[in-house]
Amino acid sequence: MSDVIKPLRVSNDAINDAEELQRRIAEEGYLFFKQLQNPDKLWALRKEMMSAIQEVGWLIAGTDPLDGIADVSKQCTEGDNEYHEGYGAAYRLENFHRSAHWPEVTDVIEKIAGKPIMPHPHKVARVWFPKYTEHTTPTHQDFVHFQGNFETLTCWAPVGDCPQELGGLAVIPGSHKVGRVLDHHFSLGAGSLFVKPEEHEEIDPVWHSTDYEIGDSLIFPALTIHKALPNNTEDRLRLSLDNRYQAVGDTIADHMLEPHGPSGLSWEEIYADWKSDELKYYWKNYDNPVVPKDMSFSEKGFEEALELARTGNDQAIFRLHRTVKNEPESDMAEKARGVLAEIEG
Ligand SMILES: O=C(O)CCC(=O)C(=O)O
Ligand SMILES: [Fe+2]
Repeated sequence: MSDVIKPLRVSNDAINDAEELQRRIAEEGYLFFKQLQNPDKLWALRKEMMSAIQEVGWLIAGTDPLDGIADVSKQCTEGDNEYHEGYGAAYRLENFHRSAHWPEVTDVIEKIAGKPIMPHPHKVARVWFPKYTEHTTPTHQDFVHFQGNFETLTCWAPVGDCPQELGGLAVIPGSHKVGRVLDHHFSLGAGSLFVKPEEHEEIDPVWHSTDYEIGDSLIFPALTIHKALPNNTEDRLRLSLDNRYQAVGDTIADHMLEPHGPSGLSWEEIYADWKSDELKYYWKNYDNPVVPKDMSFSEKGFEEALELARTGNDQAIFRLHRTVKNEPESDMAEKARGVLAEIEG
């Protein structure tokens, strides 16, 4: 496998040609647009989100929030209870939720889907600390996390410029053509699950990414293999959005109607300071079939962590400690305590 990252193909030339967009995404498993989103609106959103994050102390006090200069001693990530504070502060913002409904995004998603679409209520932002690279989002297919149906589209976009060293998203073009959910394994990175593309002959594991500028957006379906690049900067937080869209009438998994868990918030807590009611519980106007979340992917990953911990794997041991600390009452924590007692005596 080559470590060289190749450029993403830019599809702005076809932005008004639904058929060509559909042809390209069917062939390559992604569409990348320069400045699909309005930079001024995104800078304003960055200011709001980063200011909220600064207020909880994750950015150095007195610095310009737009610079995103992290207090590295506050490092934490999804799965840590400490993460609720900064992520929750940004997650409560009305404009953050509204950004997933901006017509510049939904119009192009609708062209790609060829049908009316609904943005998922479960919005996601990533607040990524520097030099925290072993927790980076690993290689995966989104279906294991978001489920519902294979046609669900993710739109990933940085809220700010995101050169490669800040850890933007990378994809393997054509990888969606495997046509199925591949076996995912335990990972310490966000989402806790990773796939090994080199285990599958039909996939040519060539990675494509770019030095993202604000407004740039990457859109891909649920089977495309992708990962985040590590945030190797000295002191900058990476802030990005990954929102999901489905055709109206398609199946949705029940957790996608709930807030993103790492925010630690309920809808009522999120809505507390909103000025408008328009987007509150908007999905109740749609009649999409709802299915329960399939827990088998995460359960399998956790069982692997238990096994690996028994063999002395440091990342798996770290994961078990994280579970015991953050979800002490869960069944997983019960199992984790058992294995930790075996190995640590
Ligand atoms: O931004 C990240 O770290 C992960 C994003 C991702 O996996 C996605 O957008 O589906
Ligand atoms: Fe993903």
